[in-house]
Amino acid sequence: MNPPRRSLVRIVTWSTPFLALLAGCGGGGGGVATPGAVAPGVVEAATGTMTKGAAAQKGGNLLKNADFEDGVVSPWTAAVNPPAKGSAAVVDGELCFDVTSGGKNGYDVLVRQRPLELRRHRSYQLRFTAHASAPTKLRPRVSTVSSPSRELWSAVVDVDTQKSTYFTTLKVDDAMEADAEFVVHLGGGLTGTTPLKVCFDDFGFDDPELKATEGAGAALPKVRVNQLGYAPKLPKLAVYKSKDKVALDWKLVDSAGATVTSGKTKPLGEDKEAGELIHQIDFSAATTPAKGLVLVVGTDKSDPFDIDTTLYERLKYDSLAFYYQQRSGMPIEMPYAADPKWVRGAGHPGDTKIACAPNSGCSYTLDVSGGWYDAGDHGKYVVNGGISVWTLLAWYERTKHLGSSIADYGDGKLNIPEGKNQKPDLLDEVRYELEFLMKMQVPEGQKLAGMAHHKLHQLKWTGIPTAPDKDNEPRYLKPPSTAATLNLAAVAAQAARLFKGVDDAFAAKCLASAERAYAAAEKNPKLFAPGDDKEGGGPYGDIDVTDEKYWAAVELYVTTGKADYQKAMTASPHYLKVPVSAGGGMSSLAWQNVAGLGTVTLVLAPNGLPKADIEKARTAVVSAATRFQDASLKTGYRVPFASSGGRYPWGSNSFVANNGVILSLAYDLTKKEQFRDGAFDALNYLLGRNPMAKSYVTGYGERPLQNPHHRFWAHQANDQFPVPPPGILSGGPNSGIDDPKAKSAGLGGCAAQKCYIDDIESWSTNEIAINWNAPLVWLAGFADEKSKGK
Ligand code: 9MR
Repeated sequence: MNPPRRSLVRIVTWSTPFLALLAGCGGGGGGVATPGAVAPGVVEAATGTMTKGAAAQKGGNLLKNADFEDGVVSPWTAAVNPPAKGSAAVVDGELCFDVTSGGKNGYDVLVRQRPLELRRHRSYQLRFTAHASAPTKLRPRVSTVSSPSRELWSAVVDVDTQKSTYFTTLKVDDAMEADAEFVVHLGGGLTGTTPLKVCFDDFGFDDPELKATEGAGAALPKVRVNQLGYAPKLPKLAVYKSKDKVALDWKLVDSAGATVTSGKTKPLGEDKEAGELIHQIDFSAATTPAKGLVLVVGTDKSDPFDIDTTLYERLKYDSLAFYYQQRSGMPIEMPYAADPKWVRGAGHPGDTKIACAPNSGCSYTLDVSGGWYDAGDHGKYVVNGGISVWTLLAWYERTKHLGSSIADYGDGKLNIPEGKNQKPDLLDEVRYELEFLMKMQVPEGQKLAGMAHHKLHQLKWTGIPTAPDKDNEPRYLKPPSTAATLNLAAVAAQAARLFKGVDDAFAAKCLASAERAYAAAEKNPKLFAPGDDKEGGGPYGDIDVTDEKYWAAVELYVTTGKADYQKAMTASPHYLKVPVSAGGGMSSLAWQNVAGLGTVTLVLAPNGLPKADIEKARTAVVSAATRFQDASLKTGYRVPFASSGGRYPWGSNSFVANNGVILSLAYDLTKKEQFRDGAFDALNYLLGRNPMAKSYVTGYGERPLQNPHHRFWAHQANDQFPVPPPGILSGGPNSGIDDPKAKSAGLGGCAAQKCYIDDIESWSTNEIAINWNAPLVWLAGFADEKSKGK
């Protein structure tokens, strides 16, 4: 959504004899032009040199998969291009070329990695090891990627049969970050006597200002755990990435270095979704609470983690605090902001008077202030507000009827301005969105009275960063839709029963709005929001509203007991069903398909249906959970989700989280431990037991989400803006590679669980959203109850 950064960079090497030449090359960029084809036998000139000797990694390595542990996979390219002849493959952990003819140009045989994000005024160490079957030359080179490519630095290196390390220091001496690449040419006039074998290993493009655990190429721990930890009495599984085919010894070590317990790994072979060969480590035998535990296999270690009953105590509140931080129309202030860096002015004060979008069929203005911003953008969308409100209220309703921790959500429990109003804080937070959703309803006297506008946002995307109180782009109401109207009907009806006895006047207001919306949707059953309205806001298009109708009828029936709603509900094809495919993937709960929300409500909320019908709804929840559990057992990482043909959808982490919700509910209904453990497995994956060794939640674990796509928590883009608060879930891996950042980061061809980059610009893999955090609230609350054995 942001214009790509312009690249302008110049590199000098401290040892280069061509320093003067480079410095003299004006034109803003420096460096020498890319040479064209050269005659066979000619070795192109170089601008620098490399030293042969010992060189250890300095700081963080920018090159990914620098030891070819994962093979020659993206972002590496190893190519032998005609007229050169030969092949390249990873042999005994090294990248080896078998060259039978070197071809014409140096670049006819090459190994390359792009992109390299170079930072201004930094010195990097470039290093690699190489050896060959006979003397030959290599030409390492750094150049820009975008056309026309400019060479920034190069050297010519002689290698022979001795395996040696070559290194140099490169300084980026001006300008900005660049879309650079690193390549080694070994064809054409560089190639020695053929047939020739040339092998490489341990490439480094080291940034000394980064820690060894940072940098695109930071080696991930091969032992992957839930970085938060495990509950003392519950199962404990870790995953070890290894090509070994035999069981290996592992041990669990405490912070004093003593072995707590040990055992043998279970080799499982390839996990296709992860794109790697793995072993599992079951260390459930460790049941004593401890901090700073590490799992060790040979020389490999996990990140440190704890065994404790209290691991989710804070996350259950932090995940909810996200909604306060996302509030529009009121200042975000201390003490509720938790830290002064998150304080900001009231966002979009102009939302009190928003006009219909040009040519959208209405001409009034509405006060649609308040509510939560959807995600990293500043749009407010009724359908996504709908599923978010439902999930939070359904968690509340579940906890009221089936849980043991309802008091934890009472008055004064959340750090919000309404903390002392004698009403449960979770309800207070959700009310902030409900009030907004009701404002989206078309007033009486207008043509579409009672319908809800689909969304409001600006006509073009704002840049990053943009603080919501500093955004002056005009915003507009998009036309009403049947889907939005039925969302409003459903959640306002749900709220009406939960606010009854808490705030009867508000409950009555909600119910009146819900019934008015439902009636309006009956009159306008086919007003669909277009799926291509994506400039300045998300489309949230949907052309099947039979599920929304069912869900709304369920909520209205449960709250009122009225026969009309019961009739509509029982006549629906969705009656008592819980889908296992929704929103473009394996799921029961998605903004596009809300039938499951209706059936879950029938299970959670006391209602007048015959026992046999309720039993069917419960069975549907349990069989959906069983499907997710089966899927989980088929994956090495135990993820209660399956890809579609090897692809993960947009927001895949929310699918994992929502499937965890269904599993937790199946446990509540049956008390079968396999379902409880399946719900924990969703959290285990989200909090670090995954092939990215990433905790996808801000502020939690050794390697947490740091750079979500967000217009205010935009520290990565501009250090005047804050880092994100804790407790927020990234959308996570998305095989669509839908944004330029994910594309340029070389994610193409990624294994499903690796289609991810923790970068603010990657809106398709790293956004955060109100509908994605809601199942995290549920799961964290459930895990807190069950970790404590409640
Ligand atoms: O969650 C939405 C996902 O299902 C869609 O595929 C995607 C593209 O339309 O949009 C996602 O929602 C985004 C919305 O359109 C705008 N605000 C940010 C949301 C999260 O990325």
